[in-house]
Formats: sequence, C-alpha cells, structure tokens
Amino acid sequence: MTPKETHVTHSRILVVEDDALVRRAYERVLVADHAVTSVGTGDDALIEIGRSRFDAIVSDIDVPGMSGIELLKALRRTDVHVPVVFVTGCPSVRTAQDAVNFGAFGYLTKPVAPEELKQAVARATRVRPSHSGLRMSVDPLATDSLETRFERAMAGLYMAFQPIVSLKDKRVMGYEALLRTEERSLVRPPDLIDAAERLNRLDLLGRTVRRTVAAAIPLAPPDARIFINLHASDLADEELLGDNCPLIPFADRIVLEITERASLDGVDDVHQRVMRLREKGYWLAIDDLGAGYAGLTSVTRLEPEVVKLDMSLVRGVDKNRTQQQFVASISHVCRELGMTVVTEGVETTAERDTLLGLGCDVLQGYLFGRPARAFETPEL
Ligand code: G
Ligand code: MN
Repeated sequence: MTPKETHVTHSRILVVEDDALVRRAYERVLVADHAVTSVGTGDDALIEIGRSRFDAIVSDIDVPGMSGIELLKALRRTDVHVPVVFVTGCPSVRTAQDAVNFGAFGYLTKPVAPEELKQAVARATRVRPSHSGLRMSVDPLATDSLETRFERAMAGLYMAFQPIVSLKDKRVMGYEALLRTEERSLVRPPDLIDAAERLNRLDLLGRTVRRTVAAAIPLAPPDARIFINLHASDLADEELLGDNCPLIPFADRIVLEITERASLDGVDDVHQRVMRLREKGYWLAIDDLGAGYAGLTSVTRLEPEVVKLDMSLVRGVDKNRTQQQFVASISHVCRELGMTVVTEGVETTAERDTLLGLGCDVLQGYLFGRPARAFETPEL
C-alpha cells in the first residue's frame, strides 16, 4: 500500500434516487469529499449495502419498488447500522414521523441546496461509529433462526428480469434473470446465497432459480435470450448438467453467466463441465469482467460466447479517458474472438453514446430498464 492511500479517509456514501439527473446532481456535490455509489431502487440499495460498508445513505423517500422508508425498515431488520438522510419532494407529517420512528438521521426537502446536502451528509458521517462493527437488531423477525428465514426466503423467491438491448438492431436481445425474495432479512442476494451456503442448501437455491426461470420463459418475447447467473456450486450440480434440468427445453436461448467471484477453482474439471453444457446448447458468459478480478483468465479458459463488462468500467465512461481505453481494447479483443460484448450498468445517455462510439452496442442498465417481474420492452 502506498503512503498516500493510508491517508485517504473518504467516507463512503450511498445515494438512492430514481431520477438520474437528481442522482447525478447529488454525486457532483458529494464526490469532492466522499466515495459515492449511487443506485436507482431500494432493492439495488440493499444489494450495494450487502457488497460494501457505507458510512451514510442519502435516500429519496419515493423510490420505485421499495420506498425509502421501507428501505430503512429493511435495514433496521438486518444488523446494518448506518445513518440515513432522507430527501423528499412531497413532505408530509406521516412520512416524517415514519422516518423518525425508524431512526432516520436527517430529513431534507427538495430542492436541496448543495451546501445543505453537504452539511447533512457531513453530520451523518460523523456519527457513524466508524469500523466499529456496531450491530443492531430491532426487528423480532431478524431473530428467527437462519433456517426459518431461509425457508421464508425460498417461499418468497421470485425472479426480476432486466432487458439487454442491441442498439444496432434496435431490439431487446435478452433479459438477465436476477434473484429476488420477499423475505426482507435476506433481500440482498449475497445474504441469501450466504445463508444457503451456511445451511448447505446451495443446490436447492440453484434448482429453485432454474425452475422459476424456466416457468417464466414462455412469457418472454420468443426471440429474446435469457441470461442466468450461476454460482460455482451450480456448475458442480449434476442437475444442471442433466436432461432433467428444467432449462433444457430452452437451452439454445439460455446464457449462463459465470463470475470470477464465484471462484471456479473449487470445482473439479470446470472445463469439461462447461463443454458438457455447451453440447446441450447453452451459451456461456463471463460476468463482471473488469471488476477487479483476473477476469481475462476465464475468458481464455472458458472461451465464452458472451462477455459482460462490469459496471465499474461503464459508470462515468464518458468522462474518463482511461476507462474509455480499457473498454475499447477489452471489447475489441473479445469481438475479434467472436464474442458478444455486453456493457452493464448504463445509466445515462452520455455513457450510452460514448460506448456506441467505442463499438459497444449491446447494453444493459437503468437507462433501458430496471429489473422487473415482467419482461418489459423499452422504447429504442
Ligand atoms: O453481478 P451482476 O452483474 O449479475 O449484478 C447485476 C446487478 O446490477 C443487479 O442487482 C441489478 O439490479 C444491478 N444493476 C443493473 N443495472 C444497473 C444500473 O444501471 N446501475 C446500477 N447502479 N445497478 C444496476
Ligand atoms: Mn450477472
């Protein structure tokens, strides 16, 4: 570690706001003093919170899917203790009361002056007992055993589908199926997967996902491919490789996403298993390429039909030359190898246009559609 890094004490702020312009405005205000991550839905907020530790959250009260208040409730049900500052366009006594009851740290009304936002966030990050790992758990539901909560999570499991668009062809080329559950204490996929792992039920989770996706495929536009995330344990599960897998009837339109995060090293003969899947007609995708793992190894090892460039390479690509060069060269190599390149996490028209200029025309992200229970068709 360089000495410089040890001095950097930027707080990590999560912004939850569905309006991209407002989100960008907050980012601009906060980015000078903080490391900012931003999302457009409550569900994605919970996912980010599962991935990293934040010092404060700035959340809109009316976000689609899950309101800011519900987000706060869900947080309080888990053991995450983080100050939440609410911003609302339509203040009411009721929401203010709810916010206070569930321990919101602050409450601002739109439009928020930059200085006001800065100060509210500065105050919030000061109260955060930094790195102390202070945990709180106030909801009795969270004290149910992991097994009970996992069972509820499986009963309330559903898939959300996010469109992947081909701008060249002006059509939706596919949908990524994303794991969701109504069990609030395990609403973040990493938590649900972690619970399955601890309870030795990863096979059950993977099989349930495949069955749920298979049941939904007849509702999808017939020419759309369906992308499904695999866990390393799924690759080891004979059910996936066999002819009784519920995905088999649709194998030639299924793309199985594998991420380096899922460390394939623990699985025997990955290569041979992948070949067996190919023989059944499935396509393979490397997920999250460029997210900081040695992703290129898996590209050469598995020779996937599709690579998905991680959103960390996409976010703000219009403003960063280095990012542009990375995206240009990685996607060039992959296309030369005959692979389809999907760029993930496209949120703004500026990012879209820059990516198009770099030859990337298969895109996924909030700009085109959020994960939804239905197969939604964005206007292109
Ligand atoms: O690891 P993987 O690439 O499978 O993760 C996809 C996740 O990214 C999903 O949880 C999805 O909701 C989220 N996501 C999809 N599009 C966007 C986007 O444009 N911006 C952000 N911040 N998250 C997104
Ligand atoms: Mn994925």
